Amino acid sequence: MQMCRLKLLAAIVLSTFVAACGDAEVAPPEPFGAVPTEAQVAWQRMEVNMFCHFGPNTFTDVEWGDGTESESLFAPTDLDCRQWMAAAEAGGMKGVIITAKHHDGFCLWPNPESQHTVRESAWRDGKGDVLAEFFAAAETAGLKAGIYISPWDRHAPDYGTEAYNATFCKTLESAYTYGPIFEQWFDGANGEGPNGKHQVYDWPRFNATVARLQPAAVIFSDVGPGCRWVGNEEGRAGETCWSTLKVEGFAPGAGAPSQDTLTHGNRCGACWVPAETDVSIRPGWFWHADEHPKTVQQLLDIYYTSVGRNSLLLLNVPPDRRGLIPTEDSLRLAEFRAALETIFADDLTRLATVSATNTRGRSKAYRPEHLLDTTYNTYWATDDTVLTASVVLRFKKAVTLNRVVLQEYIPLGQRVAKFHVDYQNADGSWQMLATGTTIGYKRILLTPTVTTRNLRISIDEALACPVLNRVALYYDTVYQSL
Ligand code: FUL
Repeated sequence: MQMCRLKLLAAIVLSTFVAACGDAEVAPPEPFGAVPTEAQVAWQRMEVNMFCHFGPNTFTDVEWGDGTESESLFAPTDLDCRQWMAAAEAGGMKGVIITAKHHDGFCLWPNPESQHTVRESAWRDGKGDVLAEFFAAAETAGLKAGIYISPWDRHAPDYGTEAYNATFCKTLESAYTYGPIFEQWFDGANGEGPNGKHQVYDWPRFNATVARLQPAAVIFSDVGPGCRWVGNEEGRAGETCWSTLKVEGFAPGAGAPSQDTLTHGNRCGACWVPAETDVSIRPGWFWHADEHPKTVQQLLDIYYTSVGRNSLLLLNVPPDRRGLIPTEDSLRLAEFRAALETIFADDLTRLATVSATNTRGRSKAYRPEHLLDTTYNTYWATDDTVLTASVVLRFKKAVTLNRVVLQEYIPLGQRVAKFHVDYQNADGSWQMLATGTTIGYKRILLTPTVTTRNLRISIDEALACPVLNRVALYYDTVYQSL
């Protein structure tokens, strides 16, 4: 009896407390529209990866080999994939993708489906295997491995016939024996093969082969399904960049949506196909003796227009004829990373308190303080019926800033379509600092430098109640706008 009374008392105290905090089991927002898979979320969170174009073109000084190159041309003198990984790590990359087979058809591994491979070269007496070293080095370095395998093959004798689709799938199968990959990169290029014919690619079959053997891999192509080409090779995603895309009726290559669509995505597109920005640190994709890497300022510019616009950055850093990343490129990567670390060292929101015009169910679970913590899975959300809302960051002492970082919690979809940021002047008036459309996984706004005690972020249009997991503020004195 006594026990029952105690339990009742405890229940009353608890429910009063919960009511006071407004915390009684408020359901999280329903996912909106197309949403990413777990693999796509993990992929997006990698943010910057490295691409390595390496093969016969490295030795012939061209960008596209025609498939007639002698295997003996492939002769790296000092190949060391561990050195590639060290350069990638120094650059802050999380994964590395290698051109295992480019358009010339030459395979960097002894692919049983081909007679045009490292096995036919004199390199290491035909016993060499770049892919094996690449996977081993990535694993040791704790970096994820990815593969580019070109469907366009200017050497394969059966290219241009239905048989080639099977050959290509077997080629994928062979490459996949080396270990797990995080990304399969499919180039949409579809030129003529050795007998002058074009191939009708069996994309559903190619994708099914990846899904069967590498279920965790994100598939890149012009239209995904895992991620999409950003529509240019200059390192530029759209200021409006939806991770959603309309893919019905489209195919990689000639059948792809317009480049402009790939740059911006489609609002309310039926599939989650986020943009990947592939760009080379040098003018070409392959190494050429007379080319040099971009400057740190150029790389920062690319970072801001890719990662800063809801896209992953895939930065190509080509190994040279020794089979090593040239010193000037490795150094540039390290400088690039150091610059980013300096820029993003001090998040000024650590000094802020935050409030919101609406908090979902007035529940602590969705309170705006979650915008300031670095826990990925906690977020600020509004009630389902509230599609416009603001958060205000207040500082005891004025702060100076010129970068505003916003993140939507993409596991629940991409929702924000329009927003603005303003700040309070010393006289109490509010002044516009920046306007934007999409946010997505990450949006970095480059704003004029201002000093303020109050900053407001307003969501002006959303497809469903806004769900944001991060706001950060920085003062960047390194990047000088190009
Ligand atoms: C393009 C290819 O034609 C280039 O050679 C390069 O590999 C680039 C990443 O994709 O489609």
